[in-house]
Amino acid sequence: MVSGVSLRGLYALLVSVSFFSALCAADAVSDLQTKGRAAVDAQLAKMHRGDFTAEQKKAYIAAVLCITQKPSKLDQTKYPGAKTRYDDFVAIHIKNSMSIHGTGNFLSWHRYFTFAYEQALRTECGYTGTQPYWDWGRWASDPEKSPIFDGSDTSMSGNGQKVTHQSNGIKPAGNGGGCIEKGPFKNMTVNLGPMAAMADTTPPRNPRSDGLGYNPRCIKRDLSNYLTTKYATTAQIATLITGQANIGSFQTKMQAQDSVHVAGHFTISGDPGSDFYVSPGDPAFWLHHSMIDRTWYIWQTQDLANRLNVIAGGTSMMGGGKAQSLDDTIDLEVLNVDGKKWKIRDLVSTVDGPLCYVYE
Ligand SMILES: [Cu+2]
Repeated sequence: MVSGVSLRGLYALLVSVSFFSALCAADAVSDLQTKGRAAVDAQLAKMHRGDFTAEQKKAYIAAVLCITQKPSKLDQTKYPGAKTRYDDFVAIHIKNSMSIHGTGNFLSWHRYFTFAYEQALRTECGYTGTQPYWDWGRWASDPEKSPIFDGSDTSMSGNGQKVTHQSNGIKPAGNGGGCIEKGPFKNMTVNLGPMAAMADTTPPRNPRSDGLGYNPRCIKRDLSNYLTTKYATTAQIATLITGQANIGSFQTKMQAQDSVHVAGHFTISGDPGSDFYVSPGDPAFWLHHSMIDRTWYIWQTQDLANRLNVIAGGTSMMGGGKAQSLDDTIDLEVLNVDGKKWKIRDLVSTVDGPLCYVYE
């Protein structure tokens, strides 16, 4: 009874305090705060990863082409096949492949990796936009007709040339299989790998067993809607997000054969798209992994308080090894943003630590 009275008293006090602050809110300083807020919002809006106009697409494509023309920053004795700055990203992915897939750092590693790429486009190629994503569900019925893969000069180039080829075992052979012939990336070369070429591609062998030797060749793709209609519709993405209550089941389900991660990679297919190690060598990789990141971000925001500082899984794709920890470090070496490596706990939020972006 007594505590009830005092609680009510406290409540009354709080009401009067907030009334007082409301009265004070209309002072000159607060007015300036309100006036300045629009500029902050506008700046924040620049970091939204969302729909692009034709001009924005062209700016993004120009930045990607630019980074394929900049020299590598890797030690050329260890990475002789890494000729360009773009290749640096492919090489670091190849090197880490066995400890960043099917592991507890899968999501955070690829989040930082994609952010580092976006930052390289900005700081090294003057890009002022953001990293676009490929919304698998929106174009599930016909990825080849999507603005991402339609082969136009605002696309990421289209399907490969139609050639007779085998199934890769994940999906039936699609409408392509050969080198991409249209769009902005028709002359881009893959310099590294292969490491795990599938049956539908026949790239020449790399001169080195670690795939890091110089092996220039065209980008091949074999687009089809087989996997997107089966495993990556909007309804299925929503079910992935709402159907998994903890990070362990969410990351496991997402990487399963019948879900979005595999579906995206093997919708692109070809060389290096279907090569588990070398897949970032296809510039569409970044749009796919930005969507992986968006899916994780949306999952997190459904219960932010309980879904940020959580971790599950191991540290090696082959199983065994120690459990992953939020204190484990992610070090992208020559790709690190501002030259810094980060703990996983610094990379779980898109608006904390080195990261600063939201999806729309
Ligand atoms: Cu990967």
